[in-house]
Amino acid sequence: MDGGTYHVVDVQVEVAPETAKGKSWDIGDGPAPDLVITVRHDGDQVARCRAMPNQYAATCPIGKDLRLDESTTLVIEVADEDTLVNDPVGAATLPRPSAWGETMAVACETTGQVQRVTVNLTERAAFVRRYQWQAVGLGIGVLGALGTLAMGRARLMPPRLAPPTCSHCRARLEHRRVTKCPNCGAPQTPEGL
Ligand SMILES: [Ca+2]
Ligand SMILES: [Ca+2]
Repeated sequence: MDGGTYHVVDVQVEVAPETAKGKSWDIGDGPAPDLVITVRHDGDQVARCRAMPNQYAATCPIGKDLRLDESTTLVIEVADEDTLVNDPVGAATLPRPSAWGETMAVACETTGQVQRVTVNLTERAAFVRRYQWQAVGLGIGVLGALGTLAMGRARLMPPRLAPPTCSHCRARLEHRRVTKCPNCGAPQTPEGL
């Protein structure tokens, strides 16, 4: 893949069942870790997720457009949240785009007790295209609704009356209350009388 702006959907994390010392993450009822995931783009925090307690795997939603190229770094830090000081679990780094292959679910290089991290991406262009079409569809829907309203309105308006004409010579009359045609002199029956 080429470097560029990508829509980062989420990050999936899996950690080892035990600490590096071969012990459970916590003592007592919940030996599994209570994962906290921090995602940093060039050092800036872009997401921080607290997973369900006592899980070895978690998904952290990101939903952001990020520049990912040969000179940027996306690092995922994983810790087990404890009462006083968190246990660091390890970290993962998104490889450079040239190493991604064709997949949009990119496996990261991991350290410590972090076993697997996948960053799910969509190409921003594809993402924008998809939502553009939804926006166009919405636009068409709105226009359609406005059109229906306009037609309904037209139906409610009273029909336009034809201009009055002489009953004998068909000459146009000034108004509907004329009693005598100014053209042929034929008597008219004024309307409304
Ligand atoms: Ca712990
Ligand atoms: Ca725990």
